[in-house]
Amino acid sequence: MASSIPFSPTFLVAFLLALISLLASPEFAIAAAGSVTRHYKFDIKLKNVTRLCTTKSIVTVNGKFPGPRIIAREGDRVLVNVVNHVPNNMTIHWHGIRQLQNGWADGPSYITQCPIQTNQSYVYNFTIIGQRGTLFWHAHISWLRATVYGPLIILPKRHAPYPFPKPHKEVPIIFGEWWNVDTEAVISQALQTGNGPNVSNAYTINGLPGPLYNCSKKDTFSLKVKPGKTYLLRLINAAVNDELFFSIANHSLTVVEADAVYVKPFTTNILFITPGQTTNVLLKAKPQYPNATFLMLARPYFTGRGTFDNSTVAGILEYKEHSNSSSSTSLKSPLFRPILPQINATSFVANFTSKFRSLASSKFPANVPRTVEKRFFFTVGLGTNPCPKNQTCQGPTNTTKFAASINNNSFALPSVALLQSHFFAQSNSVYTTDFPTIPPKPFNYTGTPPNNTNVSNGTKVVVLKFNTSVELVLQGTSILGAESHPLHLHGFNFFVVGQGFGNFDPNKDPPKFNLVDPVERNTYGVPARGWAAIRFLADNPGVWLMHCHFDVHLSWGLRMAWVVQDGKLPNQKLPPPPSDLPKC
Ligand SMILES: *[C@@H]1O[C@H](CO)[C@@H](O)[C@H](O)[C@H]1NC(C)=O
Ligand SMILES: *[C@@H]1O[C@H](CO)[C@@H](O)[C@H](O)[C@H]1NC(C)=O
Ligand SMILES: *[C@@H]1O[C@H](CO)[C@@H](O)[C@H](O)[C@H]1NC(C)=O
Ligand SMILES: *[C@@H]1O[C@H](CO)[C@@H](O)[C@H](O)[C@H]1NC(C)=O
Ligand SMILES: *[C@@H]1O[C@H](CO)[C@@H](O)[C@H](O)[C@H]1NC(C)=O
Ligand SMILES: *[C@@H]1O[C@H](CO)[C@@H](O)[C@H](O)[C@H]1NC(C)=O
Ligand SMILES: *[C@@H]1O[C@H](CO)[C@@H](O)[C@H](O)[C@H]1NC(C)=O
Ligand SMILES: *[C@@H]1O[C@H](CO)[C@@H](O)[C@H](O)[C@H]1NC(C)=O
Ligand SMILES: *[C@@H]1O[C@H](CO)[C@@H](O)[C@H](O)[C@H]1NC(C)=O
Ligand SMILES: *[C@@H]1O[C@H](CO)[C@@H](O)[C@H](O)[C@H]1NC(C)=O
Ligand SMILES: *[C@@H]1O[C@H](CO)[C@@H](O)[C@H](O)[C@H]1NC(C)=O
Ligand SMILES: *[C@@H]1O[C@H](CO)[C@@H](O)[C@H](O)[C@H]1NC(C)=O
Ligand SMILES: [Cu+2]
Repeated sequence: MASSIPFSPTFLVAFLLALISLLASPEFAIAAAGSVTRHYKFDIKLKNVTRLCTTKSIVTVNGKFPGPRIIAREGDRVLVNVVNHVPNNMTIHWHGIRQLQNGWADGPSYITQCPIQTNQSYVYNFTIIGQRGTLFWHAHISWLRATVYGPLIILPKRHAPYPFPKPHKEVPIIFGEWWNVDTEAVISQALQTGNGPNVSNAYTINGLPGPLYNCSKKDTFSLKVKPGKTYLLRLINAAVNDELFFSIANHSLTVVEADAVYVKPFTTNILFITPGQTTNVLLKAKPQYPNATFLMLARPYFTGRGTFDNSTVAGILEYKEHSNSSSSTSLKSPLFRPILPQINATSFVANFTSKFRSLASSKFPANVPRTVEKRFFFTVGLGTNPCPKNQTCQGPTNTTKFAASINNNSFALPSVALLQSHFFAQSNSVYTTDFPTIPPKPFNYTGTPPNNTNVSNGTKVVVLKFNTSVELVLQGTSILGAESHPLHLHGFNFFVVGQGFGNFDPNKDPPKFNLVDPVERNTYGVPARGWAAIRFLADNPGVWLMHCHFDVHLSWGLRMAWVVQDGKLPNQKLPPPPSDLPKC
C-alpha cells in the first residue's frame, strides 16, 4: 500500500490519549509515576482594560489581567505553550523555579533565549524539583511584565502535609502597578531622554487599585472570611519598581514560607515585600463575627532621590455572616484602617527582614555552604552615562543619562542569547568573561560619592566551575541616592548569611554570619546604605542572570550573568536546546 497509516494498537492508544488531552484543555494531566504533567496554553493577546476611568490596550495572557494561575505539585512537569499574537516580542520567566539543567526554559530575553516573535510559539517545559509554596511567572522582556504576570502555586506532594495547620482556604494576593499610559512608551522615552521614567498611577491587589483612588471604588479586592477559620494568603510582589509595606487592620499575620521555602513561623502586623519576593502568611479570622470592615493596605518603601508613586492600594477583609449570605460587597461600619510605617522606614525593613529564618529541620534542612571556594564583592547602585554629543539629556544633569551598574559595569544586552552562545561555544563576539569580581576603583560606598559617576558598559560574565560554593557580598552605594535594591538570582536559591548598614567590613562582619538557619530565597533587598552577604552552590550548569528586580534599574543595566560550566557526570551537564527554541 502506498500510504500506510500505522494503525497499530500502540499508535491508537497514543492517538486517543492525545485527543483526550486536547479535549481537556486548557489544563489536563496525565499520571506518570506519582507525578503528573500539567499542560497550559498561554495566548499572548491584546485586551482593552479599564482602571481609574482610563481604558487602554494591554498585553495579556489569555485576555486576563492579572494572568491565569499555574497550579502544580512538587515533582510535576509543567508544559506551557506560549503563542504570541501581539506585535511585541515576548518571553516568560518562571520566577524562582530552579530549572535544574534546564536553562532553556528560564525565559529572560537574550540571556537564555531569543524572544518569541509575533505569530511564533515556544513550549516551556520544566519539572518542579524540591520546591513547594508560592512563586509567580512574568514576562522577561522590556517592561511587559507590568501587565503579563500571574501566580505560580506549587502544592506539596500528595500526602505531604504543610509544616503548619492546614488552612481552610488559600488565596493568592498579587501586588502590581497600573499606568494610565503605555509602559513600553514610558521606558523607551526614559531611555531616550536619560530621565527617570514616569511613575505608575496606582498600585493594585489582584489587578484592582481599590477605593482610595479616584474612579476606582468598584475595582476593589475583597477577601471574604468565616469567623474562626484560618486562611493561607499567598502574597506576591509583582510590582514593577516598588518595594511595599502591607497590613490588614486589626489582624496579625504569621509568616510561614518565603520564595517557596518554608521558614520558622513568626507573627507580625506589617509585612515588607520586594518585587520578585513571595511570602505565604496565615491569617486567623476572629472567632466571633465582627460587624465591621477591615481595610488591607499596601504602599511603597522608598529612600531614593527621584519621584515615586506615593499612593496606597486598599482592599477589604469582610466577614461572612452565614456561609450562604450574598456575595455582594458592603462596607460595614466601623471601618478599621491599618497603620503602615513611614515611607522611608529603613529600620523597620532591617528589623523585619532579619526575622526570616530557614526552618532548618531534618525534613527541610538549610543546606548553606559551610566553606567557600570563590568570594565576590559587588557594588550595586546608580550611575550615569554621558549624553550623546548632539543631544540634550534629562539625567541628573543635562549632559548625562541615568544608568545603573554592578561593580561599575552597566550590563549591555547582546542581540543573541547568551545560553546558545555558551552551549555552542560561540561566545567570542557575544560576551567576555572578565566581569569585575571586586570594584574596579574602591571608594567610600556609603559615604560621599565620587565626583565622576559615569559607569562602563559591556556584556561581561563570571565563569564558575560546576559545584563551586560562592560567597557574594552585595554592597549598596549612595551614588545618586541610597536605595534598597532587590537582587534576584536566576537558577538558584541563595542563603542570606549576613546584612548590615554602612560598608561591609571583611574582618569584623564574616564572624557574625549565620550559617545555621539563614533564610533561603531567590530575591533579597540589599539594604539602603548597607550590604547583604549571600552564599550559593553553583550546582546548575547554564547561564544565569542576576539583576535588580526594579525594572527601571534592570533597564539601566543593574544586571550580570553567571556562566556555570558542566560537571563531569551526565546528570551535571546542560542538555541541547529544544527544537522549538526561538531564533534571533
Ligand atoms: C480596544 O478598543 C479600541 C477602541 O475602541 C478598538 O479599536 C480595539 O479594537 C480594541 N482592542 C481590543 C483588543 O479589543
Ligand atoms: C519535555 O522535556 C522532557 C525532558 O527533556 C522530554 O522528555 C519531553 O519530551 C519534553 N516534552 C515536550 C512536549 O517537549
Ligand atoms: C451591624 O451593624 C449595623 C449598624 O452599623 C446594623 O444595622 C446591623 O444590624 C448589624 N448587623 C449585625 C449582624 O449585627
Ligand atoms: C506621601 O504621601 C503622603 C500622603 O499620603 C504624604 O503625607 C507624604 O508627605 C508623601 N511623601 C512623599 C515623600 O512624597
Ligand atoms: C524620613 O522622612 C521624614 C519626613 O520626610 C524625615 O523627617 C526623616 O528624617 C526620614 N527618616 C530617615 C530615616 O531618613
Ligand atoms: C523590631 O522588632 C521587635 C520585635 O517585633 C520590636 O519589638 C522592635 O520594636 C522592632 N524595632 C524596630 C526599630 O522597629
Ligand atoms: C545626531 O543628530 C543627527 C541629526 O539630527 C542624527 O541623525 C543622529 O542620529 C544623531 N546621533 C546620535 C548619536 O544621536
Ligand atoms: C545645561 O545646563 C547648564 C548648567 O545648568 C546650562 O548652562 C546649559 O545651558 C544647559 N544646556 C542646555 C543645552 O540646556
Ligand atoms: C564613609 O562615609 C561615612 C558617611 O559619611 C563616614 O561615616 C565614614 O567614616 C566614611 N568611611 C571612611 C573609611 O572614610
Ligand atoms: C569633587 O568635586 C569637589 C567640588 O567640585 C572638589 O572639591 C573635590 O576635590 C572633588 N573630589 C575629587 C576626588 O576629585
Ligand atoms: C558603552 O561604552 C562605549 C564605550 O565606552 C560607549 O561608546 C557606548 O555609548 C556605551 N553604551 C551605552 C549604552 O552606554
Ligand atoms: C524581536 O526580536 C528580534 C530578534 O531578537 C529582533 O530582531 C526584533 O527587532 C525584535 N522586534 C521588536 C518589535 O522588538
Ligand atoms: Cu535596583
